[in-house]
Amino acid sequence: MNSAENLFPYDGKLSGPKLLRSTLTSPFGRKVRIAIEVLGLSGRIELQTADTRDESDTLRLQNPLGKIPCLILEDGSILYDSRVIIEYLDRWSGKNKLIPDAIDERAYVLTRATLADGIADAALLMVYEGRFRQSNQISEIWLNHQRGKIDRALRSMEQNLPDPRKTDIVSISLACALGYLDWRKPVEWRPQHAALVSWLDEFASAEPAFAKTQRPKEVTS
Ligand SMILES: N[C@@H](CCC(=O)N[C@@H](CS)C(=O)NCC(=O)O)C(=O)O
Repeated sequence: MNSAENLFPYDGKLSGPKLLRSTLTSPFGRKVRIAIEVLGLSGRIELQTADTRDESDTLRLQNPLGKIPCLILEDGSILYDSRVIIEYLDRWSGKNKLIPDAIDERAYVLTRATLADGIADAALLMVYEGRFRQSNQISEIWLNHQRGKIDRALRSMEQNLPDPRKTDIVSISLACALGYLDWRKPVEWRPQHAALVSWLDEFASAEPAFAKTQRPKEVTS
């Protein structure tokens, strides 16, 4: 298979979900794994781990961006990114409970979910700074730039917290971003954000899929 081959021959129809390419550590993959649990699809979608750094992994053919998560459908077509996958699964399952339909509510909810995703994006860039650069190349300016995004986004979330008892695209995205901060610790967020700490505890008590999708201790990358 060469990389120019069209792996997404779209003919106006998509079939059901089959395979999720992700890792057990990706915060964006975790969003989708929570959605799969919540939508009752865990028996039908297999997880196939992907290595984003491995040039020979078929991931780069499935998603030219080489990013996870990536959802393979029964007909071989492929969806990304996490938001697109969650929206598709929400509709496909007939549950329609993770993203609202009404135009205003939908725009608001997706904007808040984008803000939560931005926390994970910035945290990931900080982790990559250490992973892809030699130690003498690491830029404190760049790390501070990302810290600023995380800090402002956490404060904005805290001023307008989603309902921790409602699992939707916002609470899933926020919980996964905070879970990632707890693991990788690009910033120490807990001391400054007591309300978010309580929010995460409440969400974790209300939504069992959060604990179920926790990275197993032995998995470190
Ligand atoms: N906007 C994407 C972000 C996905 C993303 O950044 N995934 C990371 C892993 S957590 C990745 O694949 N990184 C590999 C790379 O950027 O090369 C989504 O929501 O799915």
